[in-house]
Amino acid sequence: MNATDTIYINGYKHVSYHSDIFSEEELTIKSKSFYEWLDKRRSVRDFSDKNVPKEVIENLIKSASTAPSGAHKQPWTFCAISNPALKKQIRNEAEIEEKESYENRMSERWKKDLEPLNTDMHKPFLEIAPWLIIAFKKVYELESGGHKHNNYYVNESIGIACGMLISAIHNAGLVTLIHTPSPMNFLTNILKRPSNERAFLLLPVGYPKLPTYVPDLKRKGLDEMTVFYE
Ligand code: IYR
Repeated sequence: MNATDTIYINGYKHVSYHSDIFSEEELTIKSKSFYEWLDKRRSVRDFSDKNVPKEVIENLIKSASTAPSGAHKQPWTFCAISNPALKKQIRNEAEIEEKESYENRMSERWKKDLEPLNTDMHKPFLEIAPWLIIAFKKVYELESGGHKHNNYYVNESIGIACGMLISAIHNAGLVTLIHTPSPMNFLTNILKRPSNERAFLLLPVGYPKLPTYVPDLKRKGLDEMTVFYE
């Protein structure tokens, strides 16, 4: 490290930062191939029970935790579950909530919108996938002495982290889908999480069952979602 690698601003240490600089041609090629690779990601509901090593899950969670967050509070806890008894309990309780949702809470319009995705109240993937990752958002920090400090932009922060987690899962050749049993309070109880944490998303992680079929969905074109001001 040479003398200019570190400076102090308002008393806080700053380290020099370097990004890779590419030619415009390389930029175009790299951004296009990244898009084409991301575009191959699909939400998959049918999982193989093939094991995924714990170290892989650790790397996925570390990738998620590189996300930017409000005031760098990193307001998240990721619970990674491979314990079969816990997965069974989570499935049972999720299906109780899902049954109530599909039968009484969701509007007819909502259920009609979900028809192409072929979802229902049954969630076998919660037991079959080798791992469940549950992202909990930390609404506030619990300091010693019981003091509470609110975190900032918690939904934005954990939403970005979950997006990066999904990309990391795709990069590993594994699959996931977003499962949001509602309400999700039962997860706080089963996993004995503290009062400052709320379940945000549940992601089963594993290999797809083969053969796997996904709905033939089309993504919006650039002109349907972008406005340029040049
Ligand atoms: N949480 C339910 C219902 C559901 C809702 C939406 I919006 C989806 O995109 C998919 C499912 C379930 O997991 O089945």
